[in-house]
Amino acid sequence: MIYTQIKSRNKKQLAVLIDPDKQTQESLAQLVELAKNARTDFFFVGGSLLLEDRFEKTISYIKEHSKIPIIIFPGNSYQVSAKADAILFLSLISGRNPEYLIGQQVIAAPLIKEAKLETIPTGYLLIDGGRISTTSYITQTVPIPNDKPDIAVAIALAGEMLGMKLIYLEAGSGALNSVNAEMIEAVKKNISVPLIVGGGIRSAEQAEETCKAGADIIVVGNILEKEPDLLMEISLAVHSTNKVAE
Ligand code: 1GP
Repeated sequence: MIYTQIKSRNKKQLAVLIDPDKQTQESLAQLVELAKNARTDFFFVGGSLLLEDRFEKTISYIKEHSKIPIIIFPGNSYQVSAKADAILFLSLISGRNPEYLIGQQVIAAPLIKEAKLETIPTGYLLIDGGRISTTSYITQTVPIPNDKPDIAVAIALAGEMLGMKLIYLEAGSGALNSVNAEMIEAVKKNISVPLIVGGGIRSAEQAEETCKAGADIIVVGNILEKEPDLLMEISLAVHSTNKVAE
């Protein structure tokens, strides 16, 4: 069970986000190799748009070439594949758009059941990352201002009380500013489920700060499309925070 793995490790873990639309066959092959060498904990696969039919092929490729668990991070209800190991069943609880709170989930639920996928209910909170993110635009929701940790705490608490098993603080892919330490600390202090943080993390220092502030899983995507070699440094930074804690 992937969720047991997330919870029981009780260690900082690194997820590499793969947006199938943004990868060529060569860049995907390179990233999978790098991820294996860097002892990446999870692959997240998904994207807001997915214009091309690469979703299934990308998951199959990763599955054939690595043992790293594949977790679907869906941009919409059609991003479901039986070949993945689990799916983040996201509800955009920072927004007030019913389509992304429950609408897409209703469409996806029968597909997920059919695929017999492990489903991890996840409260998804969009935080202002310094520019309008694709997620904000597509979902037509307003992100939480990054200087309002209290709002993020209240929403995360409500998510946990509704039964969500993970909380995800998202600054948006390619965000100018990643989620700040104050907000991560405040949310972490108030919830008991694992905390995922992503969006705009593009250096080992930022990854380390994010971990130290309280993130349990760090997600990195965009920067690896441009500088894949950074993965090793980022992974070392994430996993070294475990040694300090041990
Ligand atoms: C976006 O949290 C992820 O959904 C990762 O963001 O692509 O900016 O690393 P980046």
